[in-house]
Order: sequence, then C-alpha cells, then structure tokens
Amino acid sequence: MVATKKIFAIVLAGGEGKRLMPLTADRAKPAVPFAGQYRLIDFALSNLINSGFTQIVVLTQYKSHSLDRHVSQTWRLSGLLNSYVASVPAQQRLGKRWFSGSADAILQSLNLIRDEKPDIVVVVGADHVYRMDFRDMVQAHIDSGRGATVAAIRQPIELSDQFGVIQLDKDDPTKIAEFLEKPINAEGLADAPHEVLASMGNYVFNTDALIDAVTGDGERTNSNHDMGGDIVPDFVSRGDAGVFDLKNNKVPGSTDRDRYYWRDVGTIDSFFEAHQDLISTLPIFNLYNSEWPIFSQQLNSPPAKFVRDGKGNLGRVVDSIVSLGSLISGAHIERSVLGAWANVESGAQVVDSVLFDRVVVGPDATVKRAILDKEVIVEDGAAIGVDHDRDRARGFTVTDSGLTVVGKGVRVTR
Ligand code: ADQ
Repeated sequence: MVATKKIFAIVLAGGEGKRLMPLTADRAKPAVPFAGQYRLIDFALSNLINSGFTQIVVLTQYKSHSLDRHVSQTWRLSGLLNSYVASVPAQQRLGKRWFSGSADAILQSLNLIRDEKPDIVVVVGADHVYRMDFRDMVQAHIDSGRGATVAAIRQPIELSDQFGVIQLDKDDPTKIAEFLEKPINAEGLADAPHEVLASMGNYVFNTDALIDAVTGDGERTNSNHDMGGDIVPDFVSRGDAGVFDLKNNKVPGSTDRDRYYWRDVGTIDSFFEAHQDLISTLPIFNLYNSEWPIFSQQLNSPPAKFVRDGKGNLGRVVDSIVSLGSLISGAHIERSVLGAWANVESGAQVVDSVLFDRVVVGPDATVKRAILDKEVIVEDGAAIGVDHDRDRARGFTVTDSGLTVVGKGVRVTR
C-alpha cells in the first residue's frame, strides 16, 4: 500500500547542538563527523533513501555552510524521476524571522510541501545513529487511520528529561494517551519500571493534518513552534496520534544485535560511547550491512597505510577504525576512530580516542580519552587526556567523565 502513496520527506537539520560544543562551534550538529567517514545526517538520509523515499528536503539554519556543502556534494540523486535531496536554508518567507523551532521550520517551508502535493509527509531528525526502514512505519501509519504516528524506542528512565516520553493507551497500545516533552519525573513502564518509551523525533503525518497543525494558532500550548513540545501533544490531545515501536521494524541485513539500536548522540559522552560501540569486535551497530548501506561522501583519497618507522618499530593498530588517506608510522593505536588523512607518527600513542579529518599526531605524542576536531596538530611529545588540569588550562573542554575535547585547527604544544 505504501507504494501507492506519494511520500515527501523533511529532515530537520537546523538544531544548534549546544551540548556538543566545541564540535558544533563551527558546524550544525547534523554536520558533525561520525565514524571517520560519515556525518551524522548521513544516517537519517541513508534510511530514507534505502526506504525508497527520494523526494527529500533538508531544512537548515544554524551554521549551515558545512552541512549544505556536504548535502549538495554527497547526496546528488539522479535528476530523472524527480528525485532529490535538497538543502533548504531558512529564508524568512513569513516575515523577518528565522525558524523559531522545528515546527516553525516546517511552517516556513510549507511551499515545498504544497509544490509536491504528497499524501504523506515523513519528518525526521538529523542527528541520530540508527537503521530504520521507514516503509514499515508508513504502513503502520496508514493502517492506523490516524493523523500522526511517532517512532519510539525504550530508553533508560534517567534519560527521560532529554526525550518526549510516551504513555500508551491502556485499551489500544498503538495509540498515544499522553506525550510529555522532556519531563523531569517520568513514570517507568509497567513491564520495565526503569525504562520509558521515548520518541525518536521521527514522525509520519497525513499531509493535511500536518498543515493544519503547523498553521494552527497553538491555542492549547500558546505556541506551535516545536514538534515535540507543541505539535505532537496537540495530535495526542485530539486522540489522533499513534506509535510505531522500533521493535516492529525489520531492516534488511540486520541482525538481532543491531535491530533495536538507536543512539542520540547529543552530548560529548554519548557521541563518544557511540564510537566505542563501533570498534568492539562484534559491534552492535554494523556499518558493514551492505543490504542497508550507510552512504556518505566518496573520498577521492588513497587507502590507509601502516608502515614501520625509520627505526624499524612496527607500531600496532587494534580495535580501531582508520579512514582513507591515513598514514600510520610505527605508532600505537588502540580502541580509536581516525578520520580521513590522519597522520600518526613514530612512537605516538592514540588510545580510546576519536580523531576527525586531517589530524596530525607528532612523534612520541600521547592522546588518551580525547576527541580531536579536524586539523588539530599535536606536536612532538605533547600529551592530551593525561593531565586534565593542564588540558583545562589550555582551554580544552574536559567532560565530567574525563574526556578531553580539542576544537578545530588547534595546535597542541608540549
Ligand atoms: P530535541 O532533539 O531536543 O528533541 P529539537 O532541538 O527540536 O528537539 O531538535 C529536533 C530536530 O529538529 C533536530 O534534528 C534538530 O536539528 C532540528 N531542529 C531544531 N530546531 C530547528 C530549527 N529551528 N530549524 C530546523 N531544524 C531544527 C526531539 C523531540 C523529542 C525526541 C527527541 C529525540 O522534540 O520529543 O524525544 O528529539 O532525540
């Protein structure tokens, strides 16, 4: 039935991502690099494309240059069959104001929906790591006959204040009875008191119902700017919102391990943990599922190369991901993810770390439990993540869990 409906997809990609600073100092959160060769937005876009949805707009706003460039260079669909991924910046179409929230971004972009005249609009966030076949969700939405469907996954109760929390109807467990955006005190699930059912920030709407909701006067909530804070609660209050639990999703090539995987990488710690997931021997999230590929930029780069150094030291690379263009010479790399064109020199150690593109780690330097943004240079013998007081004194961010983050292009001296 999905095939007979015309589907239009909107990717909300204007968020600021304050909690990922300094990684978002210069780029929107969806443009933050992930797993060496990807950007966060590649996961949402790959899921949409693999689901067969090929009319996609990406609504951008905050520091959108890097994101626009990535979308326009990487996500070029054929011009045939009216397929596209178009990056659309905030344009002040409704007066002199930028988007004041995710629903306002849709309101200000209604011309895009009206031009395409879809039956159904799929709205997804741009900053999560997961695999999802949206066809299953759209089918469940159509079968339900409701105006809106919210994708959901169980999460630990202590994270409730970061998510929209869903209570299901007692008589009809496909219907949402209550939706609280980021509650301080959430009630646990009856069968799992330490978990809640969280909104994944992905929605399916009947086109007319979505247009009515974002153009409405927001009477109930005094605002209609935010999807999770205003629009979804409005549908729920009218008894017109259903749920799609990710556990009902079947992605081709998925295993039992990664079928129910979804990571909100909104904080430095969760961003780091998602990388740790990838480098384990049997990762929960499998980047190598060729039946549901995660697409990204095609780097025009040579392969990664590992050589002994001038003194004949072999070095060692284990439990790590090393991207194209990298050159590792007699260095020790363990439990780390290296972006493209990393250069790690003789006697250097990179352990439990994430390096973005074009990072240089000089001879005998040490990098431990650190995230180094693009083009960071760690000079000969310098250390990061070893003395946190010194890291802070040098202006680096150190999280409560002891991760050091060095911003783009910084030169780290001894
Ligand atoms: P948050 O992610 O905190 O919670 P929000 O900041 O509105 O909500 O971001 C949602 C998406 O919209 C992100 O992809 C963001 O980039 C984008 N966005 C935000 N402001 C925007 C703007 N002005 N223009 C364009 N895009 C914008 C949401 C839901 C919760 C749900 C979590 C799941 O509100 O209910 O649980 O996502 O992570």
